Formats: sequence, C-alpha cells, structure tokens
Amino acid sequence: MEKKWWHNKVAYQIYPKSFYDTNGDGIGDINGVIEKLDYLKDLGIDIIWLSPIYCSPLADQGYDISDYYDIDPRFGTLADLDRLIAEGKKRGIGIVMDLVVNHCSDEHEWFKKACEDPDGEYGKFFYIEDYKDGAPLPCNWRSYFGGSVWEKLPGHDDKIYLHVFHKKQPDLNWENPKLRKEVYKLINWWLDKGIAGFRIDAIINIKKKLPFSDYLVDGDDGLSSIDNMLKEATGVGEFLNELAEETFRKHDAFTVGEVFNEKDDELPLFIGSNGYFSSMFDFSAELIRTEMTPELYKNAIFKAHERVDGIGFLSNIIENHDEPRGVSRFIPKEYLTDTSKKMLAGIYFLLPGLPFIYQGQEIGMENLDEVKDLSDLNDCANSNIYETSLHEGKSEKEALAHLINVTRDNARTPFQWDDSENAGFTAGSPWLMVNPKYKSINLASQINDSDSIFNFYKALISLRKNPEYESTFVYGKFTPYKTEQKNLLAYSRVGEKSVMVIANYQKDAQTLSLPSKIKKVLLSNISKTLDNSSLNSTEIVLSPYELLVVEMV
Ligand code: TEU
Ligand code: CA
Repeated sequence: MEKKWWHNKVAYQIYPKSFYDTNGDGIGDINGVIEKLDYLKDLGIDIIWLSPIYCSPLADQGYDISDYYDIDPRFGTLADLDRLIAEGKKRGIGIVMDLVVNHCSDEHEWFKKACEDPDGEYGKFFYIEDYKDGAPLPCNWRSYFGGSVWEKLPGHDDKIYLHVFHKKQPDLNWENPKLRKEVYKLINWWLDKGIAGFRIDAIINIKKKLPFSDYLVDGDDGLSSIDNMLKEATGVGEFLNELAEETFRKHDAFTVGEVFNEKDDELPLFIGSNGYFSSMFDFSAELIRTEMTPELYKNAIFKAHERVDGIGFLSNIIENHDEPRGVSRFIPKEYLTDTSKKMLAGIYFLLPGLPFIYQGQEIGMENLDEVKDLSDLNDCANSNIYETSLHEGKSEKEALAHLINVTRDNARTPFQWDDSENAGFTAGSPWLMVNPKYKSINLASQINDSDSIFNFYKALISLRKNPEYESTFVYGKFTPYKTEQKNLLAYSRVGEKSVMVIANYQKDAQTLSLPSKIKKVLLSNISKTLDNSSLNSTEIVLSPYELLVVEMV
C-alpha cells in the first residue's frame, strides 16, 4: 500500500458551539479552540475536524451555510481562523473543515437570487419545480427531519423546491456544471488557506435518481425514506471523481466522507488508492437501531474492517455530533463504569484505520438522563422524533424518555471542563443545558489522575504512536479471533510485531485460550500485570469488562 501522510494520524472532532466559550455569550468559539490547542496537543491529537463555523442561521447548527467564504460572527472571524490554522501548524495539528455542499442555507445569496428569478441562472442551482395546489408532488420522499422534501418557494405560490434535510437547507443541483464549479472554487479557496482537508457532509445525497418518482410508502405519513431512492441512484462516482480531481488531489488533502449506502463494488473507488476520499467513517455500529449487544457490535465493526481489507482506511468512531454518547449507547447502564468505558475505547482505537475522538469522549461524557421539558433541548430533529412517538401511541412522558435516549443533543451539551458553574464552559449562560453529571465527570478531576479515562486515552494514543508499535497498528494485518466465543471481542494486528487486542464485553469473567504465549502486556484497563506462570500459559482469565492489549510471542 502506498504510504500517505495521514495514515498514522489521530483525529479529534470539535463541535465548536459546545467546546469552549471565551467571551461569555454562551456559545463556544474559535478562540476557545485556540485556547485549548495545548490540551489537545498534550492528548496526542494530530488532526482537528471542526463542525461548521461558516455564516449560518444555525437552523441545523451550522450545517445550513449562508456564506461559504466567511465565519459566523458567533464563532469569530476569518482572522481568528487563520490564527487557529497557524497555531495548529506550530503544534503539528492540521485543521479539517466541514464541507457541506449537498445543500446550503435558504439565506444563502444563491437561494435568495433563485427566489427572485426561479428561471434565471441561480434557479438552476437548486431543484425547483412547478406546482399547482392540490396536485401530486413530484415525488413522495420523506425528508430526514420528517415531512415531505418539497416546500413552497418563497414568493412563488406556483413553485416548490427540494430539501432532503431541513426546509432551511435547499438541495444544491449537482447536475448543473456551473454549480459544481462554484463548489470547487470555494473548496480550493479553503485549501489554499492551508487547512489540512475536509470532512464531507452527506455526500451520497448529491446524486438524486431523476426524473423524480415515487418509491414504496414506508410510513403512516404516506412518504418514502430517502434511502429507497438512494439505492437506485447511480452515477454519484462521476461527480465525486470530478470533485476530487478539481480540488483534493491537487492539494494532497486529507478527506473523510460521511458516506452511507455505498455499494460493495464502489469501495475501491471511494477509498482505494487514488479514491474520491482519503477515508470514510465506519457507521456500521451506529446504524444498528435495535438494542445493542456485544455480538451485534462485534459483527458490525469486524465485518466493516474485513470489507475494506486491502482496499483502504476507515475512520473509526464510537460517537459524533449526530449520535448519542457511545458509552451510553454501547454499554448497559448498570455496567457503565470507567472500566467498561476504557474497554470500549481500546476496542475501536486499535482497529485498522484512523481513530476519531469526539469532544468529551476522552473524559467519558454520557447521555443526559432526563430533561423537564422538550424546550430544554434544541436540535431541529427533535420535534419529529417526539411527534412520531406520540403518533405511535406513546404518552408524552414516554415520548420524552425515548427522545432523551436518541437525541443528537446528547452529544451537543457543553464540554465538561471542571466542576464549577456551567462546567467551566462559559462565564455566561450556555446555549444548551450542561449535563448535570459534570460534577462527577469533568476534565479537571481526571487530568492528574493516572487511572482516569482521560489518561487511558492518552495511553492509547501513545501506544499507537510508540515507534516500536506504530507500523503494526497502522499497517498490520487485522484478523478477528474466536468470533464465535460469546461476548468476547478479540483481534490480532500483525506486522513488525504481533499484537492482540482482547475485550471481555460482559459483566462476568471469562476464560480465553490464546494462539500462543503472551510476551508482554502493553495496556490494560484494570492495571493487569501477568506473573510468570500466566506468561507461560496460553490460557487467560479475563475480568468483567477487561481490556487487554498484549504483544504475543
Ligand atoms: O448528517 C447527514 C445524515 O446522513 C443524517 O441522516 C444524519 O444521520 C442525521 O443525524 C439525521 O438525523 C449530516 C450532519 O452530520 C448532520 O449534523 C446534519 O444535520 C446533516 O448532514 C445535514 O447537513
Ligand atoms: Ca463565545
């Protein structure tokens, strides 16, 4: 495999609005990221992905961009961002921006011009259709946030526009070469500024199956999931190849795609050498919507990595800004402890590919347990989730309880820096409630505690980067071990060294027989040291939720 500069990197996702507020307005800002650069450097981070900070009405928290060339004043200025890029460079940290080009904001000048003259140049930047009241819509697709994808074009009773996400996020028409050129222009403008690359939002959505048509109704609302259409849409690769050619490849940028619904035979095109992207996220575990079990988790992540074996690098996560907290999702509540949190960290962190840490994950931040009222939350996706529950017959209390488990706000509550008011996130009043658990879960209490989750993440990163083991963790062959043994997650990474990652994903101890003897323990979440007799045996007893990283003889 051809070596790339980003292969051995560890990335960290910042959700700027909730990271650190320096001016007391309750909203995290770019200066807050700059202030915390040394913290991230100390943790061992090489790449920071910033969720969107461009000008935006924040209908979908910045994923609705009204000016691609400027920073929203709530986050700071372009000068602040230049400073962040420069300060990052000094510390060997690259800045990756979020690229949201499936749609823009309805407050972007392109859309405003399209509303002024739907038949003009900018009307063709969007999907605008004629419409007569009472007539059927062009298609029955359901937007990701609920309801039809069609909305009346402001100022035009006889026209509608397409939005697969929020109605304030009109879809850009990638079939139009002029639009594509504008997109490439803005990407190159940012790459020329010296950013390391992009995380690419909702990129599969840029290709629609045209002409518009109905798909199988799969809900009481008489609509059809976008996924049904995406399965039939072909040709996204032509757009993506042109995109890569006109922008990323020229800059040797690091790019990670938010890719869903890709087909097996497309994988080499997506992330193979000279693929459209450097990497793409592995969402296989996040996509499981039934109750999580260790077996489901194991199958999902192991299959995902076997699927790309020899092709390319996945980017591994346990959570992001669109998901509840990983520890709350993947570990049963009654067994959620520092030990089980560290186990989960070790499992995903040493897989092939790039580990991504989402802000707060490194201190074990958890979901909210309860809120008094829907209005304590903020995400634009909430009301649809809540209403759907009511519609299914749940009581208001049950609907709220369900929402608390799944809402994206779980990941968006402010970072818990310390146990002072508002968790040290802001001197003002935070834009979204602080998770009351900040009194016990916060960075200040962990930073000097060698047993803390924070220091475990630090140890994982230094193990990955230890020159003796780095090539093994980056390029070593991945092989699942004893997948049939229940609640055991084990795999080997074999390169210059032979390493095994072993996790006992259950509340009871279990015994495991190893393929050879252990040479030494590299990392353990229960401070395990092996005496001589254990080192001479190929059988080990694992404690509840134990994680063991060992070098094999
Ligand atoms: O998410 C795209 C996406 O595929 C959605 O289905 C996502 O799973 C969402 O959480 C559904 O509720 C990206 C961003 O990560 C997300 O924050 C944005 O809301 C979305 O695009 C629109 O830009
Ligand atoms: Ca602020």
